[in-house]
Amino acid sequence: MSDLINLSLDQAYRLSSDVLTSNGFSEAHAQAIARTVTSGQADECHSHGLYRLLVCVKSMREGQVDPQALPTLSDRCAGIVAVDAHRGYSLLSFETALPVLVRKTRQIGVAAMVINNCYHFSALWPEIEALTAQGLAALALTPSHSWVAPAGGSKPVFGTNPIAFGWPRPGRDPFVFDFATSAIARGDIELHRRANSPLPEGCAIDSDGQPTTDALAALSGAMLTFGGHKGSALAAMVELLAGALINDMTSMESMAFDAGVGATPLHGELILAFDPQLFSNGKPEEGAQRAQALFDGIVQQGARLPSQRRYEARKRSKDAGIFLPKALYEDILKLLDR
Ligand code: NDP
Ligand code: PYC
Repeated sequence: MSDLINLSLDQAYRLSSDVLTSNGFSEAHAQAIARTVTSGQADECHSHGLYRLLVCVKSMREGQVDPQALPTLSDRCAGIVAVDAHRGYSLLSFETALPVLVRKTRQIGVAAMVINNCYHFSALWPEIEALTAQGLAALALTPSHSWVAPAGGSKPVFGTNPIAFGWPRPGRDPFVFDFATSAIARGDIELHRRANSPLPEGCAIDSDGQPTTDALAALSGAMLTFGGHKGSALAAMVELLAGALINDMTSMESMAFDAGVGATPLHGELILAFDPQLFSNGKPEEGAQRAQALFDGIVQQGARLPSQRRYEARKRSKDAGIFLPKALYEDILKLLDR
C-alpha cells in the first residue's frame, strides 16, 4: 500500500481552507494561507506546503496568532507603504498592500513594503512572483526565531532568515531564488524528525556544540549558516533590514517573546520592488537582452536556473495533483476535529 495520499490542487486548497476556517480563521486569512500552502505543495516545496497547516493551527490554538486580524495600511511616504498585521499571519497583509507597492514602484522606480507585527511562516517566492508578474524586479527578507549560530560561535542568534529575489522575464518563467541563510530550513529539520531520517552533514550542532545529523539534537542545539561567515553576514543583514530598520523584532526578540510556546515567529518583513522601465531610462528591452545573455550563459553549459525544479513540479502538479505522506495527511485531518 502506498504511503502517499494524492489530492487534486482543488482538493488540497479546499482541505487547507476548511482546516483554517474550522479553527476560527477569517475567510480572508484562510484563503490567503490556503493559496500559499497549496502553491508550495504544488511546487514540491515540502517544508512550506501543507505541512505548515500544523504549525499555523498550533500557533493559533496557543493563543498567539489572531486568526481574524485585519491588516491596516499606512501610506508612509512616496517610497514606503507600511502595513500592520496586528498579530495575524503575514500573507493577508502582503496581499492588502501589494497594489499600493506596485503603484508606488511604477511612479518612482523603487519602493518598499514594510510589514510589521506579523506571524510569518511562509516561503517568500509567492510574493516575489506576484511582483515579477507585474514586470517588476523584487527582493524580500524576513527574520524568524533565533535558532542559528553565527559563524565561529555556538549559540543561536539569527533566524533562518530567508532572502528571495526575482527578475521578470516577460513570456517566460521569472528568474527567482529563495533560500534560508541557514544551511537547511527549520521546516526541513522538522520533516527529517517526522520521517526519522538523518540531516545532511554540516547543518547543525547539538547542545554541546558538537556536529550532529540527528534532527532532535539539532532542534535543541543550534543550526549553522550556509557558506560559513558569508551566510552569517547575510543573516545579520536580514536582522538589520527586516528587523532593526523597520523597527520590528529581531529573531532573538521573537524567540524571547515566544517564551517556549513553540509558535510561529512574530516580527516584520521587508519587500523591495524595482521598475526596469524607470531604471533603464525607458529601455527595459535592452536590459532584458543583457539578462537573457546571462541566463543563456548559465543554462547552455548544463547548469540550471534557480526555481527551474519548482516550475517543473508546478507543471506536473497541475495534472497529477499533489502527494502527501499518509501520516501528514492524517495529522492534517485531525485538525478538522475540534
Ligand atoms: P533550497 O535550498 O531548497 O533552495 C534554495 C534556492 O536555490 C531555490 O530557489 C532553489 O530552486 C535553488 N536551487 C537549489 N538547487 C539548485 C541548483 N542545483 N542550481 C540552481 N539553483 C538551485 O531552499 P531553503 O531550503 O533554504 O528554503 C526553502 C524555503 O523555506 C524558501 O522558500 C524560504 O522562503 C522558506 N523559508 C521561510 C522562512 C520564514 O521565516 N518565513 C525561514 C526560512 C526558510 P528550486 O526551488 O527550483 O530547487
Ligand atoms: O523553515 O526555517 C524555516 C521557517 C521559519 C519560519 C518559517 N519557516
